[in-house]
Amino acid sequence: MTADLFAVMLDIYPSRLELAEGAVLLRHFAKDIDGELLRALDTIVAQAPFRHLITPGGYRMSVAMTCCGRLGWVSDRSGYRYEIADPETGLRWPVLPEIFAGVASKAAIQAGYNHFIPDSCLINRYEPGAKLSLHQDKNERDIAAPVVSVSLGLAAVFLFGGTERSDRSQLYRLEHGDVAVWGGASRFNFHGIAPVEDGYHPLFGRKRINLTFRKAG
Ligand code: MD6
Ligand code: FE
Repeated sequence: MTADLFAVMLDIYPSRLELAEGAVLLRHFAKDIDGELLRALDTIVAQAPFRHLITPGGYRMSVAMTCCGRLGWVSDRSGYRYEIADPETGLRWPVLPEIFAGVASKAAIQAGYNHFIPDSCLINRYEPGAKLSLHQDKNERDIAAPVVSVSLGLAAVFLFGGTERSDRSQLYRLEHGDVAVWGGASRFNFHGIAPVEDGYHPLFGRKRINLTFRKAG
């Protein structure tokens, strides 16, 4: 961790890091547009508030979620799936803002995936202590498309494993503005977020926000 800390202080992280075959981390890729992303997020949350979903096993997730786009990801006692309408309000999910779609498509191109047009964005909100257990993203219909993930606010430790749950995970620190893109051979790799440490971010406060863009339908 000491070397990691020095790398942060000296700002000598490579700006493009290959995590695995098909998986790329673009450091600080979305930092310049953070204010616009936050404004768009506030509009979405006013229509579709954050909520703590229940897992099929009956647990309340520590991460609060909402969605935008044509399809939104939901979980309840009957399972995980994509839905056209927000079960909380009965309304269609908010429109996926252009600033969101633009950064996702541009990041995908940087990572070697051309023509990525997301139809769904899952928005995760982590307060200190919140975590996301090791999982695979496999509810999407178009598995040729990558998933693009934008991290904002507090930093977090990202666990990136292999295609088996028992595969050893590599740890990466995701900071404000970092964008991860993965698909191809890594599309179904297990991954998760370690409990977020307390802190304060000038724009996002005591929160980490993660936007994950998919082609779900
Ligand atoms: C997060 N991200 O960073 C959780 N899934 O808060 C994910 O679960 C994720 O970052 C698929 C692809 C990229 C991701
Ligand atoms: Fe995921």
